[in-house]
Amino acid sequence: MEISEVEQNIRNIKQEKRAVSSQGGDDDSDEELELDIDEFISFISKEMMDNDIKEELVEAYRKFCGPDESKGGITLSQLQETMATYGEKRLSPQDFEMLFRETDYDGDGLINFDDFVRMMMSK
Ligand SMILES: [Ca+2]
Repeated sequence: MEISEVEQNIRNIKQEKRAVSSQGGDDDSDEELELDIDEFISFISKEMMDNDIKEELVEAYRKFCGPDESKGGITLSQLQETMATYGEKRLSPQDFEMLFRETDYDGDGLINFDDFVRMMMSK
């Protein structure tokens, strides 16, 4: 992670905190990047959660990709194959094509990691 990213995250936390306790009495008007212990803990736990989710997504994506990972994404046939392996038998080839087109957000014929994340997050 870049330093500027960390700074941005800290700023976000401070803003969130300010929004929560915006009675005006809590004069936390300093724009310095100082964290008290509560802010620090909330920052760390957020980071850890994000990383866990990221790792899970990468792992799931790899499973779906199989040998297609080198192609830069999941092809339609690979998606069908993987879903069948996981016991998905209700979807017709047409359904798969529709699902694939919906998921292939940038329309390059592959479900890239970004497309995949979008699909998982929309559920
Ligand atoms: Ca794509």
